Amino acid sequence: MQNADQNDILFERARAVIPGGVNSPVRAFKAVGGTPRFIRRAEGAYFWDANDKRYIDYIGSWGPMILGHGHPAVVEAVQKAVLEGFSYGAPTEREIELAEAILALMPSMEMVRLVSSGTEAAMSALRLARGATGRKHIIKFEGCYHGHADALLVKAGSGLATFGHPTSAGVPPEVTQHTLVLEYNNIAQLEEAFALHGNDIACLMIEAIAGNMNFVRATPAFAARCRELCTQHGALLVFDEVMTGFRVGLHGAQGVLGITPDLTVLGKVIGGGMPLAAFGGPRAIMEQLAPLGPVYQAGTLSGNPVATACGLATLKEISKPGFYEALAKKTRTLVDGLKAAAAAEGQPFNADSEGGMFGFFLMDELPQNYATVMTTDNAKFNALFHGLLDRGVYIAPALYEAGFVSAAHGEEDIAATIEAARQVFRTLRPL
Ligand code: KE4
Repeated sequence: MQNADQNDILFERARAVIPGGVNSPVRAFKAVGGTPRFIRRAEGAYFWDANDKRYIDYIGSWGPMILGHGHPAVVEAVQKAVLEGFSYGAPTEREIELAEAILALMPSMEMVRLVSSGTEAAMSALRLARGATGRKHIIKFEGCYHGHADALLVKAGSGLATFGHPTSAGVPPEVTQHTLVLEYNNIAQLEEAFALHGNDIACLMIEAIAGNMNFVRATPAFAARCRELCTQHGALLVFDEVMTGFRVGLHGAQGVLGITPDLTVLGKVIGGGMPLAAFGGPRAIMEQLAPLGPVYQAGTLSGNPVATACGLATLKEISKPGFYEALAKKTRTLVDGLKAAAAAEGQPFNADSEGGMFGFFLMDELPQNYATVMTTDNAKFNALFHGLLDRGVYIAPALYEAGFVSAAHGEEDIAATIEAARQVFRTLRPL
């Protein structure tokens, strides 16, 4: 008798006590079908599921594991930190060190506040922008995700005169009535929105390389227009770099685009896999925050001494000369190899990457907005996902998610991934 699949057993047990069997929805494989893999351990570029099957990991905890799993210097730093205590609820020197390290790499930021998740950082940045400007309205873009704070769980209203509607139950329409949802890369719509509401807009929040619609770049013209219009109307430009920060380059997407935002939201890589995120900007804005200013924000585990040790050790490694050149080259080799494999098998396909982040689309174009991304043939993506999974390659279990390469991925892993993809492209039904 075939050994019972341990993932199935664990999934059934999990669903009895945890909603959907997971602690974050995307992990449930609902978009792609099948049983989520319960991970037992990870090392370098790999993790192993409950059946002890090894996968090349292109999730990397959704971005944080840029060094790969279990980097010796990071493990050592965390082991040392836990022996000094897990949490104090009092300030520590290490929080200063991490803040100084972040500010040294993000010249747009003069001060930073550490928190425990990207959601918390984006929510706090939004409250700070409203407090600092005294305005209510905010702009976000369809396809960008900024965590699950109520005011950001919004879909576009009908036209620019109407504000957003909640995308989640439990969010009263009153909470989203000040959120305007625009089309990504649509300059005309952006200009119209500012013409209509400009003087009432507290901030515009954007993923400048949108990893939550797989991988869509803000065009340089669009990004520049966001900056110009925010400046012109006294709104704050907020770059949500939770995913792109220290992932697409040492200075994030703002470094790639050469755009200076007013506030930056960070997460993922800066925690190195531990719960740590941050938001920051100019001193004049940041000093509006409690305990100095009127904008309240707090957190029991903010700046946690173990998480800051993990983050600092990670930032130290990625700041070493040549780190991003090597990572970007490896990621681009993967992307070029996937494109070549798809072309060889006659499959419509395109892909892009920046630093250690990549995305691909089962179409010949590179989409410029969410609506185009969502024209993807779901069944085909799901077949690709499971074909790769069966071959020991674990990509994001959703077509709107980006992929991540770590410093631990070797040339042989990239080559094996490209070969696995070629085999799967061959099995996919011709268009
Ligand atoms: P967290 O609260 O999940 O730490 O961060 C929210 C967040 C904010 N901003 C951006 C640009 C993000 O990508 C995220 C979280 N990203 C998702 C993956 N697309 C995390 C994975 C998950 O939800 O389980």
